[in-house]
Parts: sequence; C-alpha cells; structure tokens
Amino acid sequence: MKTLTYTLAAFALVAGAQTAQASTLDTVKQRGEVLCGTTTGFAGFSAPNAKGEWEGLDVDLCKSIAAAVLGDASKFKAVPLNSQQRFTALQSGEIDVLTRNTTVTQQRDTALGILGAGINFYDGQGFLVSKKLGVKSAKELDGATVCMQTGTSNENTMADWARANNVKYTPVVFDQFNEVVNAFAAGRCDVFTTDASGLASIRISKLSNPDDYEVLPEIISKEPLGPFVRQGDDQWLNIVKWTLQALINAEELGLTSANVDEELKSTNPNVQRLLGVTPGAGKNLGLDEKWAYNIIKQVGNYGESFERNVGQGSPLKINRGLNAQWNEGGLLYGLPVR
Ligand SMILES: N[C@@H](CCC(=O)N[C@@H](CS)C(=O)NCC(=O)O)C(=O)O
Repeated sequence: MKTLTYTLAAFALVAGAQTAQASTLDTVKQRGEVLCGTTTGFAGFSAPNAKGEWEGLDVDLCKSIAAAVLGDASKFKAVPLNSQQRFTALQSGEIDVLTRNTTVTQQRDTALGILGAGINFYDGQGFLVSKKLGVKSAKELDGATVCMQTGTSNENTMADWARANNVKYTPVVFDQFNEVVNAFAAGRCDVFTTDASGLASIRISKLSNPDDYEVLPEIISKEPLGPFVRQGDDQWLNIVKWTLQALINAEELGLTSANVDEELKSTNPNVQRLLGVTPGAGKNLGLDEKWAYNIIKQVGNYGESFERNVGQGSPLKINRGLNAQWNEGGLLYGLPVR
C-alpha cells in the first residue's frame, strides 16, 4: 500500500514536472505548425488574400518563425482574434505567439503573464476623418463623436489626449473591427482613431472612396507594435525575438531571398554567423543552423516584407519613416548575432 502511495506520488511529481517543462518549442515541433494570433483581417498586416491565404507584415513574422523552427514558412496557422480576445488566447495556449499590431506597454508586459519580444513596426495613434467634416487639425475635434475598438490602447490614449488638449468628445465603441469600420463609413461617428498604420489600411481597403477621407497630421502617442509570447518560456521568447532580429539584420547585411544562396559564400563573419556557415547561433536557440537562412530564403528580409506588404509595392504605400534602418534615419537596429 505504502509502495503504491509512493509510486503515485512519484508519478504525480514527474507529471507535474513535465507539464511545467512542456516547452512551446516542443509543442510546435510535435504539432508541425506554429499557431499565430492575427487580426480578423487588416490589409497589409494580417488578412487573407483573394485565394484565402493569410498575408501581411505580421503574417511574414509568423511565417518566419515557422521557417526558423520547422524549416518551412508555410507551416503556420493564422488564428484570427479581435482586440479584446488576443491576450486571453495567448494566455490560454490557444496560440503560440501573438503577431498582430499589438502595442508594447509596461502594463501588458507585467500584468498579463505575457511579454513583448521586440518591435516590428514603430507606429503612433492618429485620426481619420471624412474630408466633408472640413477639419484640418485634431485640435478642431471638440464635440466630435469618435469611433474606436474595445480592448485597444487607443481608448485610453484618446481620453488622455482629449483631457490634455481640452477637447470634449463622445466615444462610439465596438467589439468587432468591422463594426467600427461600418459605423465610421455610415457616418455614425466623425472620426476613427487607432494606430496610423491601421488608418492607412482602413482608408485603402475598407472605404469605398478612399479619396473622400484623410488622416489628420497629429500623431498623439507612441505605438511600438510587436509580437508577444507567454511569460515563463525563455527559449520560445528567444526564438521569436531572434527571428525578428534575423529579419532586421538580414536587411542591414544586404541579404535577400534572391541572393541568400550566393551569400553563403560571403567572407563577412556577420553573414557567416547569421547564415549558419559559422555554426553556433542556431544551436543557441535550440534550432537548426539554417534557421535564419530559411527565413531569408523563404520570406525575405524585413525591408522586402515591408515593401511588399505595406510599402511602395502595396496599395498602402506607407513610407519607411521610423521603420527604416538606423543607418538610414530610422529606428531599426538589429541586435548583433554573435
Ligand atoms: N496597437 C493598439 C491597437 C491595435 C488594434 O487592435 N487595433 C484594432 C483597430 S484598427 C484592430 O487591429 N482590429 C482588428 C481586429 O480586431 O480584427 C493596441 O495594441 O491596442
């Protein structure tokens, strides 16, 4: 009897230890697919194309994680989440990583059991209005009705800014992205406020006459957007963090999907380390030495992804601005792979 009790106790201990150890990397490898939290459809960042395939800057980050971990960028699944649902989905393990226009804030990094793993788009909150409103500056918005989505940082930022600028407004708030868009398009509010990237995307992809609308010049906050992982799995945090760094470094080093094979012969030690010609970086992450090569070959570097999805090669035509490399006047500063 005693032996049985001890055996059961030992079993419980082992089972407990295993649960605690069940790493996201193991789970992903076993499943053969990375589950990424995306928006419900936000052109340029994460949305299905005409063929139903998910694409965008954030989807490319998800694909890059799949390429790094599984050697195949197509081994991912987009899990569409509205603003409110996204953190619970990450906390509960429904997704492995949140890759969806999410602002890194101190509160989110500390109070939700999650952690930001880097910044893949430097943004700021702005205002979209119908030209008919005849407003040229956000300061003229006193008395306006303002559409926004529940569960975004935009709600609080709007309140802070309005108080500081003595602007009175009536919030019109919805859970679902399409509800906010439709309300705005139907003139149920004067202004749509969210991240400027979001406004550019909405204007081009959701409104029937984009030229009837304009984004006001004021940017009222910093919205550093980036991927999030669960707390307590440092290896997975590193994988997501360094996948993003690989994309950024690849651009700085001039590595593209087109030239990466040729670059395997490069004599630059930074290129050799990133591409696994000099081994070490892959092993440090618990991945194949070809982790970054696979990202660059299959997805491209950060700049390629930016131009294709949100930049000059896309309908959004967003300028690199803050999202240019540090040596070209922007904030992207790839951390050294060594
Ligand atoms: N960056 C802000 C806002 C992000 C956000 O969720 N924006 C909304 C409004 S544009 C959105 O992307 N909605 C898409 C959806 O719910 O599918 C945040 O992290 O709170």
